[in-house]
Amino acid sequence: MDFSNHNLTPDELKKLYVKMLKPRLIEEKMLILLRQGKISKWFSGIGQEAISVGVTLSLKQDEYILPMHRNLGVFTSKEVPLKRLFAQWQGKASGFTKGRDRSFHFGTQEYKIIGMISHLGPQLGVADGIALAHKIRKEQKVTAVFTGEGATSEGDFHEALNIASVWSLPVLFCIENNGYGLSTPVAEQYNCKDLADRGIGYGMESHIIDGNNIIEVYTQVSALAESIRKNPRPVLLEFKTFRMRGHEEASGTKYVPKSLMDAWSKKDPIENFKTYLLKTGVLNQQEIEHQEDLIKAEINQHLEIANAEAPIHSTIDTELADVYASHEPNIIAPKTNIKEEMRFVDAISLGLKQSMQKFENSIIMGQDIADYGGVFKITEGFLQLFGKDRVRNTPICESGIVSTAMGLSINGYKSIVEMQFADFVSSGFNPIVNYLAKVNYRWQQNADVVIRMPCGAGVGAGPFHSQTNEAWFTKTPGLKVIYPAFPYDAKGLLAAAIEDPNPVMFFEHKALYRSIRQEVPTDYYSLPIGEASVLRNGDDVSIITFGAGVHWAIECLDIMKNLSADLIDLRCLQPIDWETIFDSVKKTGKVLILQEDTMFGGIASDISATITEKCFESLDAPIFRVASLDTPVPFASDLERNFLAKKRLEESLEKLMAY
Ligand SMILES: Cc1ncc(C[n+]2csc(CCOP(=O)(O)OP(=O)(O)O)c2C)c(N)n1
Repeated sequence: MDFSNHNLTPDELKKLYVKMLKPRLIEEKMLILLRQGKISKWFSGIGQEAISVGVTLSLKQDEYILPMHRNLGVFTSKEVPLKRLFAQWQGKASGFTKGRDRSFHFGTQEYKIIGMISHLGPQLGVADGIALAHKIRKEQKVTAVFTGEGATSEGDFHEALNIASVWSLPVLFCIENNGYGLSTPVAEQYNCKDLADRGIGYGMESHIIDGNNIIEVYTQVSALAESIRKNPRPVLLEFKTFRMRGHEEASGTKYVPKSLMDAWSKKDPIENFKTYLLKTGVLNQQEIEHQEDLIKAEINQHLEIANAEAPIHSTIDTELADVYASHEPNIIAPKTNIKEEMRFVDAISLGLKQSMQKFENSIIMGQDIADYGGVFKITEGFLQLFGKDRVRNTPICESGIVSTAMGLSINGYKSIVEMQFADFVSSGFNPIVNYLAKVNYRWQQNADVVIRMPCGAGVGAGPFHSQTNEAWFTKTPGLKVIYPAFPYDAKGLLAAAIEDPNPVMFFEHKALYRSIRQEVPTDYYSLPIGEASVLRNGDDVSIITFGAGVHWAIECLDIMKNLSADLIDLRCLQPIDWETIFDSVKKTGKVLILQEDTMFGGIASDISATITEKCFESLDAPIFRVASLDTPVPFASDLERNFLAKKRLEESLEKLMAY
């Protein structure tokens, strides 16, 4: 291994050595604790330290880095106190996640480290968002993100690299190619010689670096980081290295040929560098032992502190309190009484525009939303008004863009993502339910993202452009879900969603866009999230619904003139206004819940179950759920009519009233 190609001072060389030694000695200690049964799981980065350390030291302290599960050297090089790392691994309060997530699954703004989620790929897009924020603010900062070679097979890798290249984002994509993804060797993972070649396909500069040579890692990455700061662009790096231990300690390395292990054990990044430093007189044996003693003493001292800390104690209230970032909404009334009749679509467009005027740190991203104005024309004219930085056409890559929105939030921006159709959210599902939804609970980082969801059937659009998939999200703690039925509510609730620092799924029913009109204040205003509206008051039955269902119910009640009904438009599904529901049920004793979604597992089922638990004594009949057929949404108009819940509404109401 050649370490001679550098002009570093002896002090710099010493520093590189000591910085690599620290994670190695911590790991050796952890392996002992593991054998003693004192820790439960360990992902080893032994043999890969030069990469974590070299990349981290190439960055400035205020530049973000996004490590993986083998990058202990990132944390130690950023000087995260060991006692906090140990407490984190023991699930204790002075760690980073209040005992809610394990190992390296956390981030810390204090140290500008943004840790992984288990799903590996999404953090590559998160790096894009962080870098985008820097780029828009013209801050000349680079963001470095790690991935294993195994995770490069995930779609998220491709999406993130493509976005970064199309938008010239200052990201260093670092692939640690360590030969195996769990037990799968590289030959079964991809079919090319070097992953660095992937860069060509994305129009991206790329380099291969010897990941076991700290001099090569540090000097090359430092030079690249400096060049990226001046000339923002993504660069793909493939670090060649090897995983010297099992995927995690319990799984062993039986499947790795001995010849490979033997060859790579001769390339140990620390041993070889030590030999070089001894040979060149930069360090002597005594100094090396002294450094080892210092680090070992620090490890033991910090372990004692972590061990002495009491196990975490929590309550239901504390756990629930951290699901969302705390937010005291400031409900804003319109400044004047000026109102105009607007269609649903116009109210959303105006609300969005006014929010973007109010929040200069807001960005909207989506397919065809810039010059073209979006397929529903909601962002028409936004490009001229807010400029290219804030109104961003995206490639077709929902997962990558949701992750980018997360990164923007980490680095100080609000984002609004327009799904072209709510159906396509399935391609961005993973980062929504696993990253955005869980991040505040895990390490108190909010996800300031609103995802706009043009949804719903009744427009002859077939199985992939008609779904109302709110139940995919109401199920997931950490998301707020809003589903307005009228222009006034849509405008005020969209403003509230954008004010809210939490992730919000905002459903917009396409069939209402151009069919529903209402007098709406032209000024900016917001409405409280989580309050239903009672549209009609009656004594015989409570009809609980939302979205297009509200309009079906109104039509039905206009026909059934003798029926005296409470009509509740939920407006928000998460949080849900239980008080209004229970008050109504206690008054009427009969309940019909109407949803456009298919029946099984829809929100109507949960509302029904909760009413049964809380208001059983008030009920005079079983709760009726009216929903669409449990089939995909069909295209032909007769089939679609038959599919939709509306078809069975009147008949169900009559049945309920006759009960
Ligand atoms: C989406 C997803 N699929 C599978 C896994 C299980 N898993 C965790 S790490 C891993 C191997 C990753 O290999 P690589 O990206 O090369 O990183 P390495 O562990 O080698 O550092 C697998 C299969 C996961 N965490 N997430």
